[in-house]
Amino acid sequence: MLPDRQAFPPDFVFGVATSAYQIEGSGHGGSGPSHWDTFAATPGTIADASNGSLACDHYHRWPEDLDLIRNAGFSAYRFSTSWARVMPDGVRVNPEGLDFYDRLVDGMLQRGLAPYLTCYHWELPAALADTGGWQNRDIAARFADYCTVIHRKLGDRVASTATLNEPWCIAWLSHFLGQHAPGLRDVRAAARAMHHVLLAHGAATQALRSEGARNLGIVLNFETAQPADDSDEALGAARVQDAIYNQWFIRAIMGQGYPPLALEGLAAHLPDDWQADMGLIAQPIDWLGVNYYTRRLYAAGTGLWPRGSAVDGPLPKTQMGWEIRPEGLTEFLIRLQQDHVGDLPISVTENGMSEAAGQDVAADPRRIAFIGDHLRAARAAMDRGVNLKGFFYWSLLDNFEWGWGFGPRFGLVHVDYTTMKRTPKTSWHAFRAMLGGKADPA
Ligand code: PNW
Repeated sequence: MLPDRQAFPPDFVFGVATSAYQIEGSGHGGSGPSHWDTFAATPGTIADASNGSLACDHYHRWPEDLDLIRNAGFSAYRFSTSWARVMPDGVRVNPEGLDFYDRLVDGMLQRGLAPYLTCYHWELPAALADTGGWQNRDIAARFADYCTVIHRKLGDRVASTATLNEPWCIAWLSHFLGQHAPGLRDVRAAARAMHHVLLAHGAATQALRSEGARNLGIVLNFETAQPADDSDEALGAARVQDAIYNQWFIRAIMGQGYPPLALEGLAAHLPDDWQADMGLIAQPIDWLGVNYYTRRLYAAGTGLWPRGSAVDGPLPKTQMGWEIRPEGLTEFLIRLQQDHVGDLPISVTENGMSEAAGQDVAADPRRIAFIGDHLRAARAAMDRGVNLKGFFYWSLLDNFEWGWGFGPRFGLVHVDYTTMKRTPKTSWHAFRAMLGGKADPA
């Protein structure tokens, strides 16, 4: 069951989130190749050998998709612009790509949806990947230029702007764990990316401020890291993972410096003079986006730093094997407020669960329970004084789930990838009942 709408303040924002590469179809509209196109074309990278060239064909079907958001009763839509679509070679502007987002934002406003823009949800232009991507310090200036281009086109109409989605995924998952583009397993590459992604955020935030942009923020992902047993080694492993995952980015952004436990392994690989960048990184922000899905358990490991290995946990899991632990959301929101951001407005910018395709594509009672439990967990944090302003479900549609391909289905709306037909699931209807959406599905 979802809670009553009245359990949240009248101005609390309920929305859904998507990202460009996962739904649009990168093969359309003069987009250049991104490093996700080249990564997905490499054998062995994507579970079902798929890619995002067509995805949900949102590039052509966006009016229907915006109708689905409005008709459920949501008041906001978190979307992202693709750098490779807007700047196919990372530098030259593709007017056709900018015009697509211009129409999309107007379409949101026509339907009473507040546009929540994310400038980067992972489509690094392949030309910039070829010159070192996030390992190259130049990326910060290139990214600030790109954000300025987006702002000059859309900034008069968006309600809020996030520079980056999930720096941990951009840097660590992609350069150390090797699971996302560019698929590296290299601590030096990872350390540089961990720093440059923050430098890019700082440079872009400064550039956008000078353009008069308001409501600037960033979206970070948090994942509870706990020891798998009561050994000192497991506890130590969990602490290091917590420092890398849950402290590195927020501490730097809030001017608290990098966490010592992560510096133990990364300091030797950071760019020279990294300390001189910490001021630019710590630009004031207006809000923080929090993505929360799960917890991971760590056991003692034997390899190089950061040793510890992730092991299977005992809690009920989603289709992707992610443990379901709603109280982790309450814990993170309180911890962020107490340790890092104080009264800075926070939004939950992603929370959701994957399921496999079922016989009845529209019946998803487990998802309704998952959402209800996490909304109550968010409400509990507000009762403890957290300045929480909104909640965005991930995701509107079943879509391209990165390295997992099209197997996991996160949507409130089912997508048939042969016909592209959209079918609202019972979770979509549950939101409609909660939020007082009036119209039929589309
Ligand atoms: C987030 N991990 O990604 C992204 O913002 C979405 O694009 C994505 O679809 C969603 O969560 C569901 O996965 C993550 O391995 C991907 O820890 C992987 C991880 C975390 C977040």
